[in-house]
Amino acid sequence: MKKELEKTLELAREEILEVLTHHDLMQLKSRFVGKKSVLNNFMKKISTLPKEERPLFGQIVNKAKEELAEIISNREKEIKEKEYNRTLQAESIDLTMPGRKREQGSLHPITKVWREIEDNFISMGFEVAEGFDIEDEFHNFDALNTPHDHPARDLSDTFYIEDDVLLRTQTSTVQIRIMESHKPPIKIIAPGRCYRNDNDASHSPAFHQMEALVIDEGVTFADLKDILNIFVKKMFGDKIESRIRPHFFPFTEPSAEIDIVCVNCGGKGCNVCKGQGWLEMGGAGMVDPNVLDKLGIDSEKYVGYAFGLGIDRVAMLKYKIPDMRLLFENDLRFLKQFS
Ligand code: 2NM
Repeated sequence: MKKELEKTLELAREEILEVLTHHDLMQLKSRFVGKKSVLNNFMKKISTLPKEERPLFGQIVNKAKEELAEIISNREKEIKEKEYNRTLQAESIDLTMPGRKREQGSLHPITKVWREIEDNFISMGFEVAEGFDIEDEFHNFDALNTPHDHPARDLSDTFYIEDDVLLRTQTSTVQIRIMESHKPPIKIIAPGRCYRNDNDASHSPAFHQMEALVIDEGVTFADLKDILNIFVKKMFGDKIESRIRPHFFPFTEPSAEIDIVCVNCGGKGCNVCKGQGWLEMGGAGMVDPNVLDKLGIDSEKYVGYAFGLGIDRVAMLKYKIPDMRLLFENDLRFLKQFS
């Protein structure tokens, strides 16, 4: 039996040295020194020995147990240290490694122009108003005097979400809401995103517009022309004049289209202005008294003018961008030119 014990000890020592993980070591531990272990079986077999040999054998088994317990505990320390070092290595950070370069972002040309337009009008005493991208037919069409059979209401021009819920086609919806809730004098601009079912080199289905509205006693068409001219010079430089041409809008009377001297050729005629010397910039007019009355503003007492221009179009003119789609593709090679 002593020999058997020696053999078992030998086997245990070998296996303990070979074991690599903490988990396997714990299994070995219960196999050799735990309650139901091989060494305990030796203890149980003591009764089969002659009486005088029992104490000595008991001591030997106990010593063997102690020895195994000790080498297991040493091996456990070793394995734990190895596992700890492995984790340290795997999670180590090389502080001498150069950092990843972060590119500096820049404002989108539309944002730049948007802010510049805003600043120019704020400097002339306008306040900035905001509304909702999702609107109803009343604020987008009815209140603006747009007849029920007007082509602009057509599904092919306006994005309808459901009956009477649509994406605004212009920011006049904001002026309507301001007129509903404020008494004159009113002097606001409403910049914002608008939506129309249009998509080509000069039209994007989501575009940016800025509309202005001034309502007070004694406002005239001359005031409108004046403000437009001042704005255009602030935006494009002193040499750029504006002019207006008769036009029609359902919500203004009289109505006009605004042109500016071609910013590319200065009026001589080039490919940008198609030889005309002038570029179209937006529309304007005196707010139709019908619109004012519908919103509870006394059209006998108050007069108003309004105009609208495309922010994207101003950005294209200012930065000589030939195709509107470039503004919305977010190609970094394009955007980096504005940083
Ligand atoms: C334009 C052209 C002409 C306009 C009219 C109004 C309102 F709400 F007062 F009736 N807001 N904006 C207007 C007038 C807009 O954009 C081309």
